[in-house]
Amino acid sequence: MNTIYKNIQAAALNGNKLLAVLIDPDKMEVPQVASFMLKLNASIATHIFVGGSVVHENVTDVLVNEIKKHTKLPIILFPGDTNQITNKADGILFLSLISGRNPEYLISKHVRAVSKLKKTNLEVIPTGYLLINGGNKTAVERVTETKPLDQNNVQYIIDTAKAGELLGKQLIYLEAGSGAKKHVDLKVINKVKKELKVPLIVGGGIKTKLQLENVFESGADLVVIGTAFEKDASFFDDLRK
Ligand code: 1GP
Repeated sequence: MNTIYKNIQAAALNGNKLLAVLIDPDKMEVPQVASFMLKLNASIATHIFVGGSVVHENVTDVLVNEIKKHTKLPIILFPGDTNQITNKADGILFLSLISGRNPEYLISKHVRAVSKLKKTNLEVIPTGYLLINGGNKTAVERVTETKPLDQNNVQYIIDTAKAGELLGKQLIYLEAGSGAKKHVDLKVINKVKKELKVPLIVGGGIKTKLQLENVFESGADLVVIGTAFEKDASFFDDLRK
């Protein structure tokens, strides 16, 4: 029970860095999965996240089913909405957008998700999700209608992350948004990490191996990359095992 979380926690304690590849069901078709997974499996990736801001009904289910045929890595849902819940995955980040003040993304969708989750065996991981300004308006900001936190407002970001932890979130996720111009500032990552006892996830706008290394070095336990692989799967070659 709770194997996914326990493994993330153990890796964080031991300083073993984790990389999640984000697959957006809206941007990947089933026939593309096999070749993408071949590259992914040869890379240092440790987790697969599946989700997007806007995904049509049942698309996630079909895609996860296909991904599962090609990997032994844990598949974790990173859903923008309740229609992305599928029992074919292994776990789900139960995200509460604690940087925003939109009740839909703080609690309402979660209440609606319960009846669906009860019918699955998914490992549910409570996650405090913070949207940080990455220099451009990303889909998360548009869809959730919440304002990202200013990268210069470091203390406020730290306090928001800590409040999430004190509320019982098992993971804190600093998100610059998919396709962000700038990833979360290294200084912000470093300071947030120092305050937390739970593992720290960082994603959004990380496009190169050097950026990935810097983000790890600054304190991220698990990094999420989507767009860079979507645009050019040869990025996996830079990240071979
Ligand atoms: C978005 O953090 C993820 O939710 C990944 O972002 O697509 O910019 O890599 P990118």
